[in-house]
Amino acid sequence: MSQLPMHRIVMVGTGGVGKSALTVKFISGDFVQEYDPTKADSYSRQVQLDDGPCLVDILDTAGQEEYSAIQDNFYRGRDGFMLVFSLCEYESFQFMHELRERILRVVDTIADVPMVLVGNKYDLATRNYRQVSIEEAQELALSWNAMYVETSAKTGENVETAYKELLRLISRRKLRENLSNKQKQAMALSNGQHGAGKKDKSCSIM
Ligand SMILES: Nc1nc2c(ncn2[C@@H]2O[C@H](COP(=O)(O)OP(=O)(O)O)[C@@H](O)[C@H]2O)c(=O)[nH]1
Ligand SMILES: [Mg+2]
Repeated sequence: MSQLPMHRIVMVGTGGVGKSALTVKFISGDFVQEYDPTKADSYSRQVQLDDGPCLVDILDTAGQEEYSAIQDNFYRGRDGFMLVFSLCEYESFQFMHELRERILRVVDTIADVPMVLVGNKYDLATRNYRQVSIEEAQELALSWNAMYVETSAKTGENVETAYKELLRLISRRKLRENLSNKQKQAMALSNGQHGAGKKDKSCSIM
């Protein structure tokens, strides 16, 4: 049996926004009321996408992102980024811009980095605790050319959507990369044959 493609995601955002709660909800379906805020861990699950099954590996970061060396290691080698803020905490939203800049500094390409902006705690937002408007968040996501999703790790609303959207972006990007690599190989091959042909010709002239 062929191996499933593996997509590596990292959860980023300030403490308390629900990174762990979203991860655990997506992995196990459970809502964890209290999760060790200092615990960084990785989880994996098989996911069915439109173009077939894949494995997802989710790295849930925890506060250490303050230290740039650790943060660099968290971001490096990851295929996609879930940037999470709380709809009920404006400061966590303000941090998103800086966080994206940090990610772009670390990843080796700035074009097309798969990212989804997630406004979490939607269940609380609907109960008058909202501090970030949907318009403002959508505007930020649009300026990044990224998608914006409002989730609730508590009710499960849009949790699958947020992860699957990010996985789709990653899968499409890998397809494009594979295609362009194949094109490069084909070009190199045809150039090589061309070169060889010329060489033969020049030999025959001599
Ligand atoms: N009501 C509500 N509480 C949430 C939600 N997501 C997380 N929480 C709570 O917010 C607190 C911090 O969540 P946690 O996942 O530990 O945040 P992290 O520091 O970003 O990993 C915990 O008490 C969670 O139970 C949500 O969508 N709705
Ligand atoms: Mg956590």
